[in-house]
Amino acid sequence: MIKACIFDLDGVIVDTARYHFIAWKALAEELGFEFTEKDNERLKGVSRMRSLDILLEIGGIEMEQEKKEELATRKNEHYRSFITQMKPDEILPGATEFIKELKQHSIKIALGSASKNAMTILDRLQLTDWFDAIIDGTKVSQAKPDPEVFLKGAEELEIAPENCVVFEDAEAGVEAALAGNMKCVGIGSPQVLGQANLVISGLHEMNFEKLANL
Ligand code: B16
Ligand code: MG
Repeated sequence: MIKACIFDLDGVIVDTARYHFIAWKALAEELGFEFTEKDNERLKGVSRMRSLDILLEIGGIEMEQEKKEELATRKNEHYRSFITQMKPDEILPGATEFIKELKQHSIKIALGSASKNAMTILDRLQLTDWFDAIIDGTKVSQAKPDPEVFLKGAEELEIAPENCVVFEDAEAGVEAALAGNMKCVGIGSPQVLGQANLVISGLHEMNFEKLANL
């Protein structure tokens, strides 16, 4: 029986991948190499420092930790210049409606995101108050596919993992949900997220009835 839903943020509730892309691309250009949209796919759901490592690997560049931290901070400042201007109309189709439907059925709601900017984004989208628990990149030590972020969400909601469903757009996130003994709805392509219990193209395709049938 499903008692709680745990949502990933980027790629599920909002599409911030394009802002990440612009900021990482600018950094790559500064370092003298090209960074494509296809490369950007590899960064979805991945932490900021791991994303930088992947970017540097693409550019064939090695550097010291201190310099890496400086670059990651600079990228984040550029990224924040976009997200601090976000508006509620950037919420992906169906997300608000589905969250409201869950609330009507007394289903608890948590956020489980790798992003350290999650609070800023939720505030800008005016979604913060809908969440009973918010676990973001500032509260976890292990990145997805480790289930820590989702298990912490379930714990804060005081709901057993087997009564939780995770909504995720990244393969590592689907793995994390299943490793945490939770059900998972993948948002995106069945080729990539095939391990999930159900794959849909967006929350506009989701409703309470489908949740009950997972
Ligand atoms: P930040 P999610 C993830 O969010 C993004 O998908 C990923 O591209 C990003 O690198 C990561 O957050 C860290 O974000 O730099 O804001 O801390 O999909 O787990 O909600
Ligand atoms: Mg995501």
